[in-house]
Amino acid sequence: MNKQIPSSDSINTTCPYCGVGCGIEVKVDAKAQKLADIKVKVLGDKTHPANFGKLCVKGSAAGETLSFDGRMLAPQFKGKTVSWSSALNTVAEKFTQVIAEHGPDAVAFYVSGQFLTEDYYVANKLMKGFIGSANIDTNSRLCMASAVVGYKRAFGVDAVPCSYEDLELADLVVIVGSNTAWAHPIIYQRIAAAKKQRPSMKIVVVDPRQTATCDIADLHLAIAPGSDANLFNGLLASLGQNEALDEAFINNHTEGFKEAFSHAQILQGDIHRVAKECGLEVTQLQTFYRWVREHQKMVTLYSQGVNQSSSGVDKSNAIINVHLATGRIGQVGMGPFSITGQPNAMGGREVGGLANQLAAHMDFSNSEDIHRVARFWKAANMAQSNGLKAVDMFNAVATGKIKAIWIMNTNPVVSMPNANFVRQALQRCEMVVVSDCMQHTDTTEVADVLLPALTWGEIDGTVTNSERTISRQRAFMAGPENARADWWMLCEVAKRMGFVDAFDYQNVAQIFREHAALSGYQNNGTRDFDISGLARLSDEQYQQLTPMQWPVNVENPLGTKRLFSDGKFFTPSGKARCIAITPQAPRYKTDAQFPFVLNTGRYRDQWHSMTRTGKTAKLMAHRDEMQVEIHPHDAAEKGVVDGQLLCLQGKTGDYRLIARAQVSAKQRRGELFVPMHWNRQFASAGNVDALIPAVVDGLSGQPEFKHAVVNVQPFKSAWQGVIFSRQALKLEGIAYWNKVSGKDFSRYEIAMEQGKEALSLHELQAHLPTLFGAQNPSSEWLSYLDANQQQLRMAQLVDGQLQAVAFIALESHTLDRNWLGSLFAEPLAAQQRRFLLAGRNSGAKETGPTVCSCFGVGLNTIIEAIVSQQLSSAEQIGQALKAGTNCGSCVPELTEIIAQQQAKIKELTSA
Ligand SMILES: Nc1nc2c(c(=O)[nH]1)N[C@H]1C(S)=C(S)[C@@H](COP(=O)(O)OP(=O)(O)OC[C@H]3O[C@@H](n4cnc5c(=O)[nH]c(N)nc54)[C@H](O)[C@@H]3O)O[C@H]1N2
Ligand SMILES: Nc1nc2c(c(=O)[nH]1)N[C@H]1C(S)=C(S)[C@@H](COP(=O)(O)OP(=O)(O)OC[C@H]3O[C@@H](n4cnc5c(=O)[nH]c(N)nc54)[C@H](O)[C@@H]3O)O[C@H]1N2
Ligand code: SF4
Ligand SMILES: [Mo]
Repeated sequence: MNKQIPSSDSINTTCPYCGVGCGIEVKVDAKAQKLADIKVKVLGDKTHPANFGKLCVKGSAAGETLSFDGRMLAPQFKGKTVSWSSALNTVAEKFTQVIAEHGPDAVAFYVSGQFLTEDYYVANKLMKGFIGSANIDTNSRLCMASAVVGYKRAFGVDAVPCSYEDLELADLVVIVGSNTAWAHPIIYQRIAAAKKQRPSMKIVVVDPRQTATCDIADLHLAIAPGSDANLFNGLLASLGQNEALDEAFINNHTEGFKEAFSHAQILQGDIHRVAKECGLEVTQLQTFYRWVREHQKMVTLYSQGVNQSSSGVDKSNAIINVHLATGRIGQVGMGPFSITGQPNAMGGREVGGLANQLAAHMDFSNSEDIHRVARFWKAANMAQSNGLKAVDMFNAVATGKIKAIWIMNTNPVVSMPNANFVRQALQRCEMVVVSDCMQHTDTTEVADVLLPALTWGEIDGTVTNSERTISRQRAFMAGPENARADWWMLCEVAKRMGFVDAFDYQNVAQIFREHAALSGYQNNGTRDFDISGLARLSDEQYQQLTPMQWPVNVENPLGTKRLFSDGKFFTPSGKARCIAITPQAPRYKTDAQFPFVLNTGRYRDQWHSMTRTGKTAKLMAHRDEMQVEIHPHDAAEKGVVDGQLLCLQGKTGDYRLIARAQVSAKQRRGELFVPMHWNRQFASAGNVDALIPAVVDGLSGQPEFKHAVVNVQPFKSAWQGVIFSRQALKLEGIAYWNKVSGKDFSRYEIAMEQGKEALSLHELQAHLPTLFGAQNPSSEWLSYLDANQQQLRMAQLVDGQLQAVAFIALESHTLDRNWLGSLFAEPLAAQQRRFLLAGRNSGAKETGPTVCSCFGVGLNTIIEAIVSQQLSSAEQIGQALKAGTNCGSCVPELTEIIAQQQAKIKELTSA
C-alpha cells in the first residue's frame, strides 16, 4: 500500500475514466505536511501516446473528485463497524462453509472493468484456480462481451487489431453506435483534428440519434434501432455487385466468404429493401456504399450501439466481414475497431475476467489450456468449464443456487438490466460482500459485509486501453486510513481460505510479473496476448514502466501497433472467418401498450452511476437532472411540452421512471433516449435499468440495453418545487425528487403527484419546518403563501445564514438556481435577503444552463455573445468567452448553438 507522501512532485498516471486511457500528469504540492492536505493539479501527460497532453472535461476535473466526502471509511458487518481481520474472517468463513456444503459453484465474484489488471488477475486466479468455479463475471459483460465473441469468431482470438493513429490516417472513418464526442472525447478530438487538417477525409456516423459526434460527420445515417446488421450485410452485397472486393485477400486469408456473401446477397442484395429495413433513404445508402468503395483506408469504430443488443455478436461480425472481404485489416488506416468503455476493460480480457474465459487469452473449450493454466498456477482446484454470465449469475442468486457473492468495483443494482430484480435477488442472498470506495450506493445498501476500497489516486497498478496500450496507474496520495486495495483484500481472503502460497504477494509488481509470465507460458506464437517481454521487470522497472502496446515479446520488444499485418490469424487454418449473418430485430417490438423504443446511454460529464462525477459541482452543471429525449411530433401527440415531467413504464413490472421531457428533433420518431446514470442516490425514480428486461445475446450474454420498449405518460403533479438545503433531506412521500449537491447545500427539484395523499400548499407550509429538520430555536422563518396564485415560498435562516429555502408552485420554476446556491456561502447581505423569496437577484443576468463546464459558461451568455459580437464559429466563441478552449469537450455543442442561432436569424430575415 502506498502510504507515503510522493517523493516527486510530478507523477504520471492514467485517467480513471474511459477506455481512451489518457495519460495524466499530477502535480502534487509536496509542501504538504499531512497526507490528507496534499493539493493536486491534474494535467494531460504530453508524453502519453493516447492523448499527447490533452484531457477531456471529465479527465481534467479528476482532481476535483478526490475529497473523502461520502467515502466508505471502515469495514462493516450488518451495519456495524468491525475490524479488518473480523471482516475478512467473516468472508473467508462463509465462502468456505458454502463451498463445503454446496460445492464451488454456489459462490460467485462479480467484478469490473475498472479493476486494475493486478486486482483482476488475483480475483480470476482465486475463483478459477483455487475455489474451483468459473463463477466470476464482470460488468464488461454489459459492455463489450459481444465484441469479444465477434473478434473470436472472426480471428480465433479476442484481438483489437488497430491503433488510434489508424483513425487519423484513414480516409474514411465509419462510427457505428458510438457517441465518441461524449464517451471517448479524446479519440473524437483526434479524429476531428485529422479531418480539419485533411478535409478530404470522410466521416460517417451511424446512430439513430443525431449526437454531438455528428458535428464532424459528412453523412449521418439515423438508422432504425437495431438494423446495423442489415446495413452492413447490404454493404457487403453492394461491394460484391460493384466488384469492389479483394479477391486475393479473400482467397489467401479468409474462409467462409462464399456463404457469408451469398447470405448477404440473398437477404440484403436489394438496396431498396435495405433502405426500408434501416429506415433510410436509398440515396443515403448509395452515398455510404460508394464512399466505402472509393476509400480503401477505412476504419469502422464501434461501440455500445452495436454491442448492447440481443444480436450484438452478429452485428460485429457483419462489420468485420466487410473489412475481411476488402482486405482492410492490419494495415495503416484500416480495421474493425471496437472501442472499450472502461479504463481497464481490455486488461480484464487479458486476465480472462469473464466467466467464459480462462486467463491470458486461453479458453475452457481447450483442455490443453485448462491443464496449462492449472500447471502454471499450481492450482489446487482448477475449474473445468465456463461459469455463469452476469444475467445468469444474478438469476442463480435469486433462486438460491448462489449463496454468497462478492461484488467489487461495480454497482449492479444500478447497472444491470431488470435492476430491481437484481436488488431483490441480493436482498435474499445469504451473504453479499461489497467492496467499494463509497459508503452509499444502491448496491452497498443491500450488502451484508462492506469492505472499504482505495480508489484512483490511491491505488497502484496497470490498465490497458482500447488500442492495447498498457499504462501505469500510480498512487499520488494516501486514501482514508482504513481503506485497502482490492488485490490486498482478495489475497487476504484467499489466504484465510487456505491458499497461502499462491496469494502471498508482497506488491503489485509481483502480480504483474506473474501475469506477464503466464501470457508467454508455452505460448510459442499460439496466442496473440503475449507480454512475456515484461515478465522480468524489476520492482523499479515496473515503477518506471512507460506505455506499451501489446504484444511485447522477443519479436516485438517495444510493442506492436497493428495485429494481423501478415494476414495470419489464430484459427486452426490460420485464416480469418467470414460469418454468414441473418439480421435479427431487437427482441421486443413496440406495440399499442408499449409504443416507444427506449434507447439509453451516456451524458458528456457523467460517469456511470455517478459515484465520482456526481460529487463535482462542475460536472453536475452540464446536465443536472435526467431527461427523456423525445421527438417533437411524439411530444405533440402525447401533449407533452419541453421540461414537463414524464413517467415511463416498461415490461419489467410496475417500476415507473419519472424524468423531465427534452423535446428534440435529434431523436427519431417513436424512440426515446434516457441516460443510464441516475439512481436512488440522486433521484426518487431515475433508474432506467429497472425498466429494461434482461434480454441477452445468445452467444455473448450481453444485455440489450439499447432497445427496450416502454410507454410514456405525463406525470400529473399537484405542485412542483425546488428546495435548497444545507442538510441532506429525506423526501419520503414525494413522488419525484432529483438531488444535486453543491458546495454548501443540496438542491432538490421536487414534484408531488395528484391524488388523495397530496398535501395542499397550506399543509405543506406547516410541514416544511419538520422536513428541514429545523427545531433550532434560533431559526428565523420567512414565508409567503399566495393561495390565489398557488405559490408557497419559504426560507429558514440561522444566525443570518441561509439554512434552507423552498419554492413551491403549480408548475416548475424559473429561478436563478446558480444565484440561490451561491447564497449558502456566506451570511445573507441585506440586498440578497430582499430578493431571496423572489428567487432571483434583481438586475443580475442569468447565465443559463452550463455548456462549458471547464470555465462555467452558460447557454444565455453564449447566445448573447453570438448575437452581440456576431460570432460564427466555436473558435470565435472561445476567443470571446474562453468556452471550449480548455478540454474542448463542448465544442460540438458550441458549433450547434451557432447553427441554431444562424437558423433563427435566417428564419427572421426570410419572414
Ligand atoms: N461521459 C462518459 N463517457 C463514458 C462513459 C460514461 O459513463 N460517461 N462510460 C464508458 C463506457 S463503460 C462505455 S461502454 C462507453 C460507451 O460509449 P458509447 O457506446 O459511445 O456510448 P452510449 O451512449 O452508451 O451509446 C452509443 C450510441 O449508440 C446509439 N445506438 C442506440 N441504438 C443503436 C442502434 O441500433 N444502432 C446504432 N448504430 N447505434 C445505436 C445511441 O443512440 C448512442 O448514441 O463510454 C465510456 N465513456
Ligand atoms: N441502461 C443502460 N445500462 C447500462 C449501460 C447502458 O448503456 N445502458 N452500460 C453498461 C456498461 S457498458 C457498463 S460498463 C456498466 C457500468 O456500470 P457500473 O460498473 O455498475 O458503474 P460504476 O458507477 O462505474 O460502478 C463502479 C463502482 O465502483 C466503485 N469504485 C470506484 N473505484 C473503486 C475501486 O478502486 N475499488 C472498488 N472496489 N470500488 C471502486 C464506485 O464507487 C462505484 O460504486 O453499466 C452498464 N449498464
Ligand atoms: S477521453 Fe477523457 S475520460 Fe477518457 S481517458 Fe481521456 S481524459 Fe479520461
Ligand atoms: Mo462499458
